[in-house]
Amino acid sequence: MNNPLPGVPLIESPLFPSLASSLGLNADEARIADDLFHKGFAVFDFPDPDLDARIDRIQGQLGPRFGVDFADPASNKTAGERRVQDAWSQDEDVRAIAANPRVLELLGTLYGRPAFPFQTLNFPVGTQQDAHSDSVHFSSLPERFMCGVWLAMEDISADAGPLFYYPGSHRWPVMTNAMIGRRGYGSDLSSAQDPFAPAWEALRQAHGAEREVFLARKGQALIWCANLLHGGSVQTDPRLTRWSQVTHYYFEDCVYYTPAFSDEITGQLQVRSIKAISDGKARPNRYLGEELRPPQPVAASVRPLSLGRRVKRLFGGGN
Ligand SMILES: O=C(O)CCC(=O)C(=O)O
Ligand SMILES: [Fe+2]
Repeated sequence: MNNPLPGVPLIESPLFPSLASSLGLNADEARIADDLFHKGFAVFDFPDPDLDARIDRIQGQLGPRFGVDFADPASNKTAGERRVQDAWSQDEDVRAIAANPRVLELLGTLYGRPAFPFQTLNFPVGTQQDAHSDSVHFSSLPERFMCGVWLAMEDISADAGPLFYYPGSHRWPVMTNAMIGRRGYGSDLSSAQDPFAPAWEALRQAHGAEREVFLARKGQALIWCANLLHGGSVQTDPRLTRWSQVTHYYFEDCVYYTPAFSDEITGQLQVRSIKAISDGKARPNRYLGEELRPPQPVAASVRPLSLGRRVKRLFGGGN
């Protein structure tokens, strides 16, 4: 394929419509690609013949960690922990869902670079997270080489705090600290999303964007693009569960970093140490195939002049 924009994920590239025919997608994959390109998300049936058995085992394994009586239909399921991060490291079924080979293959084809999972989140109830894009938490350079796959581990009703999103919001600007006039490197935040919330709200209003809710069937999954605005609706019935798993994916040959705590303009990046769940191996930060080295001290002979010496040189400093 002749793609003059290899640093843009294929599925997010303005050239995607002209490149799509060379990807050899079947009808269902072409529909997923079309949805991702236009709406920023796509729903599909999770391709795993053992999924029901995995879900049973995951609920049995993780359930006791939330400190809630799941057997009692009247109990408040939201009273305990609402999530467990990276259960894949102890739970083979969580790992197998994250590393599903057919999902990895599809993502690799759609993005134009091999995909790998790097984080899992398992939720027994709704997250009630405000609208956000995951890009402020984990982004890449070049940007947008990240996506989430959200899997319904039971039928999810409107009262159980379903996932929501704003179709088309993936095309809005990717938020950085520079964009909102804030310094991020070395800053402290209780939530990385907080400083960006007013800008997202303003964009929603400016676009007249309508929230869409995903009332998923058990076994349905949804891919969201890196910049799609999404969140968890309020769980109006605390007796319900909303078992789900999110896996976050990166793609090879990128720098992986946290924009909320970075200032791209000054080159101060909070880079991430990433390990792929699929093979347990580290994925060093790379650019054009080369590993990123920490900045080297500049040799004295080529060190740029300080501002004071430059001023003296321009205007004559007397020495
Ligand atoms: O499941 C949800 O309600 C949202 C989860 C989410 O935003 C995430 O994992 O990135
Ligand atoms: Fe998210």
